[in-house]
Amino acid sequence: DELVEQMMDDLYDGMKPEIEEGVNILLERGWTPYDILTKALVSGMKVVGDDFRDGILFVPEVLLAANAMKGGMGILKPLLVETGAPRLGKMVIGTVKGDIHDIGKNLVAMMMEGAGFEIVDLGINNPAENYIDTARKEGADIIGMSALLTTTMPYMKVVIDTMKEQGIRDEYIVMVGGAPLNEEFGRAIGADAYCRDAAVAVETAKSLMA
Ligand code: B1M
Repeated sequence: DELVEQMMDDLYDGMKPEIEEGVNILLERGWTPYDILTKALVSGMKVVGDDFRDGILFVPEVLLAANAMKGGMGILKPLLVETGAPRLGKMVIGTVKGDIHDIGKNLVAMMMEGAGFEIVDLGINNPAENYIDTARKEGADIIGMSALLTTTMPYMKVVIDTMKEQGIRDEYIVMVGGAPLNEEFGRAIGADAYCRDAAVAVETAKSLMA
């Protein structure tokens, strides 16, 4: 699709108004919000990530791309979350301490909300007590953690270990995700589930709540 190609270029160039326009056009063409998210925005961000890794793009450019992506997500959010579905459970979600990446987390939050979960979003850079205190206060069922850096993902274990110390590990379902994680890491740190992407997070949460 030519427009999708164009949008991937626009995302790369950090052109927020163009991304917003592209999202609206795809919606008019009958694309589902989920397809727009995954096929245009997430795949566009993958190209950005590859060139960032390879030293072709730098932080300022990537920030612009992220900002453009958020513009597109802002349009899709109300469409993804508008649901008359009964509440399936409550999840506290945030990016772990030392880590400021939030696009993936926001996407998971949006999709979970759209599927009928109540979401409490802690934002970025969260120490263990943010997850634990908020989960307690909110009576959450699930704690969700996101990390995008190999240097911050070990902090997920700190959170789980803190829960164990407080004797509350088993009161919550703990789900983790983020690009550098995998199944094995999730198991090793004692999470209930590693989620590859937002759709898997929704399916996993549903099955663990059942
Ligand atoms: Co950063 N960054 N970044 N960055 N950045 C990565 C992660 C990196 C892989 C790029 C690269 O080198 N290829 C690399 C990490 C390398 C490593 O750890 N080994 C990296 C680096 C190095 C850095 C800095 C250190 C750069 C620097 O300053 N020198 C710095 C760190 C800052 C910090 O956090 N302390 C940094 C900064 C930034 C920006 C601020 C410029 C920007 C973030 C903007 C923002 O988020 N608001 C940024 C971005 C955008 C990226 C890349 C390009 C894209 C990330 C993204 O948004 N992807 C990224 C490259 C990459 O990932 N390939 C990169 C799209 C998003 C939809 O995917 O987040 O994976 P993702 O989420 C998915 C799944 O992972 C899963 O579902 C989501 C949706 O399907 N998921 C979950 C995620 N969280 C979940 C939680 C769950 C369940 C599923 O809970 C239940």
